[in-house]
Amino acid sequence: MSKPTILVTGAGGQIGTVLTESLQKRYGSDQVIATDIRPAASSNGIFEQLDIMNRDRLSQLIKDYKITQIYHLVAILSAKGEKDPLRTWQINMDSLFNVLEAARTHNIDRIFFPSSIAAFGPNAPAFNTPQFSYLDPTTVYGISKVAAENWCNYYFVKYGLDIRSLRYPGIISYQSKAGGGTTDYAVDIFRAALDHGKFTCFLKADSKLPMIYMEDAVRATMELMECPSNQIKVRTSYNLAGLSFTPQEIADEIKKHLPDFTIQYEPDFRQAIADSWPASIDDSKARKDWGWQPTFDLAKMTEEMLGQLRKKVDV
Ligand code: AKB
Repeated sequence: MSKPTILVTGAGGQIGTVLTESLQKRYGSDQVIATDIRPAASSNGIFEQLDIMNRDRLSQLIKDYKITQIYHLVAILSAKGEKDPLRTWQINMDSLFNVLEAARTHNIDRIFFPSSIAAFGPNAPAFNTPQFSYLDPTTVYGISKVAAENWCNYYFVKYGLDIRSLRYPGIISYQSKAGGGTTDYAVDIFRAALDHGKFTCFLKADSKLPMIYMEDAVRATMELMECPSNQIKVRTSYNLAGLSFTPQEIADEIKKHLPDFTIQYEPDFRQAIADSWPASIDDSKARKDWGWQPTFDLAKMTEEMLGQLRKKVDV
């Protein structure tokens, strides 16, 4: 395959910030068009301001830059989504339809769409949740992901659009902040530990959730997108696992580096969301079909997060 020309939506978000940089490194800065509703935070590479709800502007950018691939990352996440369910549904679904229709009419080669462990609900097995499981999410974010997964499959079957998707666990990163999610505590805890030596967690001590370190999440995304089409057997979305831990377990791991660190628990409305999600994920299908293999466990991730955040503070 020749070098793709890529448009990324939501490039200023938690995943977008890091994925865009990795795509620039892999394919060249002039091959990646970062877009976001907000102006660019950094001036690296090509940036275009884009409200993804504006179909005409999206089409124009695809034409202007001769785009061949789209990574559509815009979404309102689980916790924020509950504050305004109808707006969340509208943004998450309409933005997807804008991308799917633009991709269909402009013959885009490949699309990436991020789904989430939020697609699962209370009736899916909580441990090692299988690829093909009951999908009865309790959040509007999760409902939009299930619907979106099915629409992606529909466009693949009906129009032959090559769409690929991953059900991301909570993503842990030092480069970019998380925002609006239920797994965000696992990002915020590191900065709080370094800055204040203490952290108040909005989930209970024993709330186990699937997570993944950003480096693994980005690599999974790029490996999936580079995989020959005939190897992709799941056109809704692949289960993806990194590691699973509780707030207590991550706090204990941080204490190995910062012995005076303390954590207290004040569960809020996000506890009910976490309780409806899996504790761990079976990603054997991703491993079998395109060779997925995570590399970060809790100890390695914690060491890396603290080391990288310390460097950021020191700069
Ligand atoms: C969230 O917490 O909403 C997200 C997700 C798991 O999709 N991080």
